[in-house]
Amino acid sequence: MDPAHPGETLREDAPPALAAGGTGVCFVVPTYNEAPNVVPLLRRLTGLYADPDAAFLVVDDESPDGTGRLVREFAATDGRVRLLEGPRRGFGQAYVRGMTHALETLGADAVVQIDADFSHDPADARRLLDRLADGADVAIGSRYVAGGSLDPRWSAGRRLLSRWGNRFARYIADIRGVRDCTSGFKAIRADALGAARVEDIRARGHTFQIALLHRLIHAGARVVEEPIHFRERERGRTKLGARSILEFFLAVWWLRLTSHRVLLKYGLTGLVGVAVNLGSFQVLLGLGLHKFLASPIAIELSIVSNFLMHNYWTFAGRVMAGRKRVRGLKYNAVSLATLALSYATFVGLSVPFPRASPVLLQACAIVPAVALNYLANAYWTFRDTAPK
Ligand SMILES: Nc1nc2c(ncn2[C@@H]2O[C@H](COP(=O)(O)OP(=O)(O)OP(=O)(O)O)[C@@H](O)[C@H]2O)c(=O)[nH]1
Ligand SMILES: [Mg+2]
Repeated sequence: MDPAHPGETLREDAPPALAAGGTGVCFVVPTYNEAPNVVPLLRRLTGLYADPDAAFLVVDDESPDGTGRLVREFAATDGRVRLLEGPRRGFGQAYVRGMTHALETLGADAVVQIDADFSHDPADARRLLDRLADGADVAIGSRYVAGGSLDPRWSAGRRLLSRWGNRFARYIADIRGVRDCTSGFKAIRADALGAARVEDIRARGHTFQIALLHRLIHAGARVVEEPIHFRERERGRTKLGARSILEFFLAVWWLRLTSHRVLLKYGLTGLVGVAVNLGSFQVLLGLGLHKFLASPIAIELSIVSNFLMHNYWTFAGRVMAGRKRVRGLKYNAVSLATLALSYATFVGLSVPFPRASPVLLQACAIVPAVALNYLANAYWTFRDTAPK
């Protein structure tokens, strides 16, 4: 535990430290109609980070106010400044283009994302880079940790949106431990960014920050937060619109769903199992078998189909300790318990409801078995033993 930053841990197997001071750092600045801000920002950034290896990449979406032209003129005075231009597809996609360019074309060691409107103080980037040098993969400029603050000029509505948007994203998208998950001011180590596959992010608006953080964390990045003061923009107009807000609240749910892929696959495997169980039960009854004999055979058939799907699909990506034979034995034990529970439920229901449809009772008997089966298999038989 880092005593200066309670709640954050840095693992001992930290990668080699990044040189402090910004060597190989690429600042990525998305702009749309930032003509009043872009030159003062570039002047400040290039002045603060004098290292010849640093790069300053402006990603402009063909701003009608001439932002691109101003950047080109400035780039003529400092070769470290670059401009990427393209049609408008939102700042999320501007970041995707900019970060991919920083990694693949410029070969940056680290990327700093920063807004063009001086909401983020360029001088604070130094502290973020220092945290990378200390071994973090991601350092977030955070408004919501001790010492961080918001401009008092922010309206009550904007504060509420930011605070609750953050809480919502943290819990629903399962970004545990991060206080400011919508911050657009971060330093990120290039290898962590590569592992997160930033190029696959589809978000256009503020969801980009959540999607990126989600991917970084799931790829194993060490994330720390550094307090910042967030200033209201002085010049130019906001681009935060209703579309971006709506995208944000919908996309967070999508992240939740896809991050629980195992549960999703388990559910689909279960549905196939139910079809095998009830289908074979009906066939066996049709062949003239007694229901008390047809029931366990149908359950067994579904257990076999579930095992095959779990082994080759649901849990195929897991790193599992121990031998396959032991896993097979465990699976059999779980299956036996599942079969016993399911059959007991079927018989238990058949006694008080002798006239009920046997297929309906067989279906009811699946319910408690599914819960037992999932818990036992996910946390015992196919337990993931890869280091977290
Ligand atoms: N390339 C590109 N940049 C954009 C686009 N929309 C916003 N930006 C830039 O992304 C950064 C953040 O956008 P802002 O409009 O400041 O959003 P915000 O910080 O949530 O809102 P305000 O500070 O109130 O304006 C700024 O540098 C913008 O110029 C876009 O569609 N394309
Ligand atoms: Mg802004």
